[in-house]
Amino acid sequence: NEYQKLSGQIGNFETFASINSTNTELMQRLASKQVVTSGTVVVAEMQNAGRGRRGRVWQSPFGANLYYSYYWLLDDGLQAAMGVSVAVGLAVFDCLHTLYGLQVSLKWPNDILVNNQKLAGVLVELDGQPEGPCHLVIGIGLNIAMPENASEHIDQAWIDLKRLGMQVDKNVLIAQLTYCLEQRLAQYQVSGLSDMYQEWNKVNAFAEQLVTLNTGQKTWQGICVGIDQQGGLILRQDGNEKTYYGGEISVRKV
Ligand code: BT5
Repeated sequence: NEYQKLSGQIGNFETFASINSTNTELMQRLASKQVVTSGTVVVAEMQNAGRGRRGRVWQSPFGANLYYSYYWLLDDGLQAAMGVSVAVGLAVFDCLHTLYGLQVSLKWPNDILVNNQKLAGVLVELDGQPEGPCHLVIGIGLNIAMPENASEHIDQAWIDLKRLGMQVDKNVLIAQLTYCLEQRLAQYQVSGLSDMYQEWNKVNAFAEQLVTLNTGQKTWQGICVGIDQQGGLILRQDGNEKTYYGGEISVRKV
């Protein structure tokens, strides 16, 4: 048992030249009840079926980017997993700041932006019951050097590290990202977002801007105030603050 814990901390890296999706790979192992050690990392040079949220496609050309998934076993159940996207966003922030001195901003719930261009996206998927242990697959797609024609397939502004002038060593990037992720997840396990939400609010891409929020059924407009301790989005509407929860909500600048 002690060894099991230790190997989770050391981590377990698996690399693939090509894969359907690093998230799907781990989710399938969990669905088929295979033993997966907490801290397992799957990275690939390309994905044939890279996924965003709500069935959206994550463009995943060969060799150009980082396609990364981290498996984390959380004891406290699904409730505690609600704000994980926020913690992961901060981990990506930490990593890029440490390695490249880059100051990214974060768009709720899961985008990493530079000058409103998407540099990275986060997809957190859950497998578990409301009670009991929760299996989390944390997927991070980070653009390093996209091909010239990438815009033909991406319907929003994007950027990559090379175009931002960074020299990237993928080994170092993967190691640093894993380190930052484990730091933030450990913090999350101890104190949830109670310290992190204020940090997040300092790098909120849409702070004090008018945004549209789309819950699937309904759209709302309001001034983006920030997030609360549960990771919900606070909008100011007609002078009143209202908080919105749920991972399937998208935000756009008006
Ligand atoms: C996300 O979804 O931003 C989550 C992306 C997570 C990708 C990682 S890669 C490793 C792991 N394995 C997977 O299969 N997925 C995870 P969402 O918020 O739904 O954003 C999707 C939208 O981002 C698309 O509709 C496009 O507008 C845009 N997009 C697609 N590919 C992009 C890219 N490479 N760079 C920037 N934007 C992109």
